[in-house]
Amino acid sequence: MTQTIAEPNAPIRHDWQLDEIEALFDLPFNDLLFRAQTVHRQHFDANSVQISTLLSIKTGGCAEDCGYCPQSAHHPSAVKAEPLMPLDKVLESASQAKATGASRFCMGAAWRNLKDRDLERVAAMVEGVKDLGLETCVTLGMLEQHQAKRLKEAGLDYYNHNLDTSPEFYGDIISTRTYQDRLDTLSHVREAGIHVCSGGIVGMGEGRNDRAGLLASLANLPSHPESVPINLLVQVEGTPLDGIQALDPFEFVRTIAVARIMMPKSFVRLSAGRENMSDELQAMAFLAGANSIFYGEKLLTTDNPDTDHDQQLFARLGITPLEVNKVSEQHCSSAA
Ligand code: SAM
Ligand code: DTB
Ligand code: SF4
Repeated sequence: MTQTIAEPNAPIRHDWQLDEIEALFDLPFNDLLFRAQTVHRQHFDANSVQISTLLSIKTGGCAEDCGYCPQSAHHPSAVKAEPLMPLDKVLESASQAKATGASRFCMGAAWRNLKDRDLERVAAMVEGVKDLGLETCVTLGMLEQHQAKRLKEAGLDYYNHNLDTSPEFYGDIISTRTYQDRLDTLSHVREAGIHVCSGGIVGMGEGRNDRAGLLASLANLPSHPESVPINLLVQVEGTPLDGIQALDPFEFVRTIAVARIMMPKSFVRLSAGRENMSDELQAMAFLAGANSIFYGEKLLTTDNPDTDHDQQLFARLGITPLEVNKVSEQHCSSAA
């Protein structure tokens, strides 16, 4: 018997319940992908993917104890701490990223929170990158209201701050910052008029209920994040999560599909972890509704696929990178 598996123009919702999210995860794989692809096509060009390039502007020595992160000073093989990168080096990387085809430049710092003493230097980076004609994104840890306002003035388009996992599983992964701290930062970003980029990590030993819980926390925010990165854990030697059982790749694709259905107008990013994914798995993630990637040979400290390889993959799939103004246009009517 044929069921109704696609709900044309389903309303944007902020009242998702865990049981109905788990019911989406439980759908037969083909039904789930069909439904996600149907929703995707209602809001996006199915053959366009937004591309962002990352740069670590302040690497290592982080005071937080995130169990997945090679930059935490708490873990034995922590990445060497380096000072904040000078402006000219940042702008050099941003120009290169633009020349290779990125539409957004995302600068990440291994900080627990942004300090006022660093605010003007970061603001100058945002201004400089914006002047190159790129969209700007930063991820700097916790942010206060006045800092968000200053970054907005400098031309910041997106702030990345992930919820990482469900509220219930969160304490197994991080003890030095609370879930509420993260929610507070997201509201400061939103109130300053900056687009929100927030998602999480899967493959950390969480259950399906936690993946559902993460998506519920994101979709039930007062507005959906405009950008939702779904990271597959990159296992790094010396971090507490190294060696954990890898997630079934189909479960990863299911997570993307459910995110697409729940947050129909958001860009869902096939984020960290592509280095260990086959081309076929990435194609399946695009079919499930992912429409954004990190592009460039490094993420922050770990490897990402070669740009040549990504260009070939896009050509083989008939995917075109989304241009800067097209991303902004999509967002004018976006994520409610
Ligand atoms: N320090 C800031 C913070 O945590 O908010 C910004 C940088 S932090 C590296 C940004 C995000 O990268 C984290 O929230 C986490 O979701 C993701 N991340 C870090 N290490 C990862 C790993 N090994 N695998 C997958 N994602 C990771
Ligand atoms: C996000 O969600 N993923 C990116 C970005 N936001 C900052 C970071 C992934 C980091 C992977 C591990 C590393 O390279 O250090
Ligand atoms: Fe620090 Fe961010 Fe890594 Fe956590 S994820 S240890 S806050 S750099």
